[in-house]
Amino acid sequence: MGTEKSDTLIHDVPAGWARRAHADAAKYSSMYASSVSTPDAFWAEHGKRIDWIKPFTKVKNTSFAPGKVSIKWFEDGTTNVAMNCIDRHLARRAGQVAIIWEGDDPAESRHITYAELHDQVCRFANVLKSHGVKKGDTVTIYLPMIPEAAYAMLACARIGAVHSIVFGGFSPDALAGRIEGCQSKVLVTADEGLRGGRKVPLKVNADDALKKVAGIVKTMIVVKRTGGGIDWVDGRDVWYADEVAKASADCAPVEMNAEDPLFLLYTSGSTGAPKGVVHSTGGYLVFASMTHQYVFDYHDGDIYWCTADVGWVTGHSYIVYGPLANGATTLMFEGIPNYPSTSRFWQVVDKHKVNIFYTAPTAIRSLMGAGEEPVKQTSRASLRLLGSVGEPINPEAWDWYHRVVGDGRCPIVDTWWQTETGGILISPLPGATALKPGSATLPFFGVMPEVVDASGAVLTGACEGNLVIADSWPGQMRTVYGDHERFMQTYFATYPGKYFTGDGCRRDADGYYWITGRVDDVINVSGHRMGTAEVESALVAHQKVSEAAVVGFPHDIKGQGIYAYVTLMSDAEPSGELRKELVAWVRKEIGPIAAPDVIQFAPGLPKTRSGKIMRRILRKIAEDEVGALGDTSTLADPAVVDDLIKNRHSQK
Ligand code: 6R9
Repeated sequence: MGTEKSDTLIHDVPAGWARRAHADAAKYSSMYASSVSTPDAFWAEHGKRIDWIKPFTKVKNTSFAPGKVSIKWFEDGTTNVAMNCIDRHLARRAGQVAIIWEGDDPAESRHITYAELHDQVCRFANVLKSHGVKKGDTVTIYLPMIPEAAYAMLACARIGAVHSIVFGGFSPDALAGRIEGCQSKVLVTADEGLRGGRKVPLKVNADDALKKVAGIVKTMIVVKRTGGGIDWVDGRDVWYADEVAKASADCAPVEMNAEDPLFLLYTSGSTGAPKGVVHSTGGYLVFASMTHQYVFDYHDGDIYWCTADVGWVTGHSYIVYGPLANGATTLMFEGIPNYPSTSRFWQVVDKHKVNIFYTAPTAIRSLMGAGEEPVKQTSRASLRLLGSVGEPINPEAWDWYHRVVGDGRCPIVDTWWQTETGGILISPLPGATALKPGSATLPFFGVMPEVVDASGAVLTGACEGNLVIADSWPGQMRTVYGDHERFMQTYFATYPGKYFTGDGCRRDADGYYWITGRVDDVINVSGHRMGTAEVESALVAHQKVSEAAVVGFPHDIKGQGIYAYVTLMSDAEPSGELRKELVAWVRKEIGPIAAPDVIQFAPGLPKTRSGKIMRRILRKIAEDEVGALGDTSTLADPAVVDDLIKNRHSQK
């Protein structure tokens, strides 16, 4: 992206927008200034946007100090998230639609009012209680995009149980690891999921997972989605519908401390097994709901659609918790963008008169490939705002999204955030922020981004370096489940006293932030975040593999693809068959999203004399940038690199 060109491509705030928006430029500036100069006063005021059972008297009590990281917001307040997302709306909105569910099959959709949501959530909360779930217990949820996923989340929140959602695309092994990690007694799943007309064998996977971690899960609650044939373990498995039918619709929300955990969500890092990111009750909900209101300029009556899966943090904060805390109508979509045709997203927009649409660049890029016609067949007149999340959006995709999908009328909010941040940290506010395609623009209230160099020195003005956040915000993760030391090591040790995001970034002369992508060994494939180490350990678990190194490479649609260098055991022969076998193996070990795009058999990997794999070189080869390998003087055996270059799988 040409720096100068992009920097000057400004889309001014549309005139009609500023009038009605929650913030204009002046209001953003003054609110932002007070949010960072007097955070206690600012958040004392905005903390009141949710209902408290016992109001807080303390606001911010946080420290990023090395070895003593501690994050508490509203710490003496008590509340309940389900009460905030449902009960408090009932007086005004009992008959308003809370969730529009659009099935994989365009003939299937449902409208769930706040009154129905209340009924369903209370019943399922009682079901969980009847199976022994108590405040503080974890419940693992492995569901497709069906309303029961939201019911289960909110039912946990209602009784103070901590949910851990595992994305339905993950394998039995991945599910087993996450169940073991948090010791859930109850697993909520479905017979099968349905995506793009294809069935996803969730119950089969869940059965497999439980064989690997025997004895932990006592009850498997199964939603009947497709009615497909499944095995049944008497005494362990129960049907969701049977249980709910027996349960009372009366269930008082449990009083929770602001700092009690609401959920954990496993996410990939640069090393080791995925971490359980722990989010809080009070601060998280304040932040999720406030960002949802301001970033999407949400107004009463808007129909809002986020296309994420509830298995990812975007689904947690911006399908369920943020929108429902704001009394919104949130659309939940079971299917995929190109089924039955590449017009599907826009048909759904027209069918439900969606005003605010939030998706990922990878979806935009893949739809771009099908041309303008499938978009232009639809009206999209209801759309007012478009959002993007998950990875950098290249200016070309931005332009297509703006010009073709939004007919040039709808501002785009490019929202930068992470599983760890709980909610959006850097984003335009529509009506307040002039847009630059490809830039996430400016920090949200209370967020203090800094750009640092490798030594940690804070850079000023226009600059490029690593992105850190200098102080806490209410939605920040509180710890790694069961491992506070790892939390401190992962996020606060690289630049002591600051939260390290793992992202590189540039700041331009207007103070706009441009996220350049991960600077660690995390890759982002179609917006799904993955540690290269996880894919490597799956590969080396195969009996014919002796060593593996995995890097990302630029991919037109997915953003990044997965390139694996594999060294075989001495008695194994490279072959096309084995390559296929290894791809299938990784799919099975982790899930389809982790399947390598390229496997290159490598007799050796480039290492330093101390035995460290030089990933920088592997990345260059995968990118086909073999003329620019940089310093190779520390290589133990330079001949290895020549072989890798000669046998590379060029992506160009
Ligand atoms: C919400 C979510 C986090 C990583 C993050 C960054 C990338 C997310 C982005 C973006 C550029 C954006 N990322 N949004 N990069 N512009 N608007 O995606 O969470 O799955 O934890 O991924 O995604 O690299 O560090 P998560």
